[in-house]
Amino acid sequence: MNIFLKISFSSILMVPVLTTIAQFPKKIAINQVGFYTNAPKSALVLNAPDANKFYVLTATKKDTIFKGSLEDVVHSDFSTTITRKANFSEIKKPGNYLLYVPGVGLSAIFKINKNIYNDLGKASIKAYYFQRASMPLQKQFAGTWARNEGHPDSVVFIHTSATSSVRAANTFISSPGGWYDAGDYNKYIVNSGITMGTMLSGYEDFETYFKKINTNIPESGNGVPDVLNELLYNLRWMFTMQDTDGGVYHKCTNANFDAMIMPEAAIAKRFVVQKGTAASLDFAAVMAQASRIYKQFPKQLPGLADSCITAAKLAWDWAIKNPKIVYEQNEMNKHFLPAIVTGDYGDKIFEDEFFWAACELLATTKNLNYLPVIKNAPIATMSLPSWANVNLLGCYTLTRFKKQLPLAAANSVADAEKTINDRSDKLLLNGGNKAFGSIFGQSKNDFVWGSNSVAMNESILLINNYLITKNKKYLTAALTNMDYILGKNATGYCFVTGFGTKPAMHPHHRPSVADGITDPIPGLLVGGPNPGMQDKCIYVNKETETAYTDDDCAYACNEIAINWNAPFVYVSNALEALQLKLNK
Ligand code: 9MR
Ligand code: 9MR
Repeated sequence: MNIFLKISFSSILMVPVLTTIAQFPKKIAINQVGFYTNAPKSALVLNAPDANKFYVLTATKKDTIFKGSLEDVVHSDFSTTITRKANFSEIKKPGNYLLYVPGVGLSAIFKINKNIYNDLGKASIKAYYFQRASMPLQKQFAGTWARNEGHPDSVVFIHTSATSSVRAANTFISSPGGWYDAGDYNKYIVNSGITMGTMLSGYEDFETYFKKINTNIPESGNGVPDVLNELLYNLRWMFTMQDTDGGVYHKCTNANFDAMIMPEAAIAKRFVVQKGTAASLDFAAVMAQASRIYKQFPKQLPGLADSCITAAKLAWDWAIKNPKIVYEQNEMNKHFLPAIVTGDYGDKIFEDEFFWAACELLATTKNLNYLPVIKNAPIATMSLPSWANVNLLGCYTLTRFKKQLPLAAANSVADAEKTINDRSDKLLLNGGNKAFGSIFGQSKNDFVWGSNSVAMNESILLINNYLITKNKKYLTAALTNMDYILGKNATGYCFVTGFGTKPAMHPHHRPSVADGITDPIPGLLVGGPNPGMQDKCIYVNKETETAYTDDDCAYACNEIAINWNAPFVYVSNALEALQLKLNK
């Protein structure tokens, strides 16, 4: 009754308020997975300006253990949502709880405990097993989601754009293995680049932690940490994408996207297409980094580290000779057949790929030949990573190895460290997004295709800065974006499949759509709010931060992708590794 009085009263004075209340229901937005015992803890009451008090109850609803007042109303900058914060950081006792807000209702049940992201971190890695091409997923590893092999990729044709004197058009190579890129079944080198680099860096930053993680995959127990086993599955595929001259094909792909069918049913002809500078340099960076990491396992993986560095150098040399080969799909389709219309990943700027590859090659080989590219790079203006911008990956590596790098690199290392410091401080400068309390969402530009990966890449930056400065405020800031993706956002969804009380259930992910199983494959981070809505699906909410629909049609906000899961792997596991610091 009260609500209706309020609506009719407001509608006389101020029509927009009516729209707000009608469109956005009152609800409690909260991290649906949980909180570390000593970390900050809060929820948001959305669109309920008149609510006042909140109560934290045990999950059984038997006991009220905390009572507080909501903080002042904040109007969001990026939608008509209004929020009031319920701060319950004082609760430190492990347990299962929920929030009650009179006039609004109950929140999702959440946990307070140590190891709160343990299952999440493991699932984020396991998600890659479910993306594997060219092998069946067996029940003992895949459970409900066991499936047959898809895409053997033992016969992959050389596209007319990719011929050489050694490999003629319509001859074929074998390019098995690797992970499907996303909701589609193609395999793209550029996107594998940032994905592999991000996770290999996670391993280098938190080696002791990752060595203990078992994800129950076929290789588990072989003496190599599971995250490296998983990465090796894609690395072995990457090797096959290098031509005899060192250049690397842009992708292994169908000509057209498949229908929403299971992998085994997707049997369209496969091609490797045009070699390019971005693909070759991303490949070089990954192979160089992989070389120094897999070198630690000579018994289990004899010769692998050498093969990696050899491949890396060949790809680098090719790029030096071919420094401006852009992958422009539309242009290519004017000259070569069949037309290829799958994902583009067409980057035109290569300074960042040169920089990143040079950093990885320098860190692995200590060879000063790679230094000039690093010294000439505009380190001070480098910005947050995305598939098209891999600059900071180089900075992270320079700072990670600052003690081991040749002295001649010292200035560049100092510059890289300063950039990481400055970029992090800039994120903290205005206190983040006022209405949602997250570092993510301070700028409208954050809400791009794959916006959730922007949030996770910000957290990686902040964690790197924590590793440099040991100042805990950066870790706490990194946590705010986990709260965001796990439910404390304007949509109220937990953006990770299989986690939380209101997770994404209908990702644009062919196996999840086609397998006839209600639950999507778990551990996948969906793209997130994207007002671009390029998929033209039906969006009930279209504002910047609410432009999300849990519909498998909606690939612009609800697809999953290896380059979005990778920073999520990094962050969820890094926080687990560092939780003792948070709890101090
Ligand atoms: O499924 C495709 C997805 O992986 C891509 O991100 C997206 C944009 O390139 O395209 C999807 O495929 C759609 C195609 O572009 C248009 N026809 C419908 C396809 C999805 O059902
Ligand atoms: O992540 C990519 C995004 O930045 C682009 O705007 C978008 C359209 O080109 O493509 C996204 O990448 C898709 C790729 O092209 C095909 N596989 C699915 C990827 C995620 O949607």
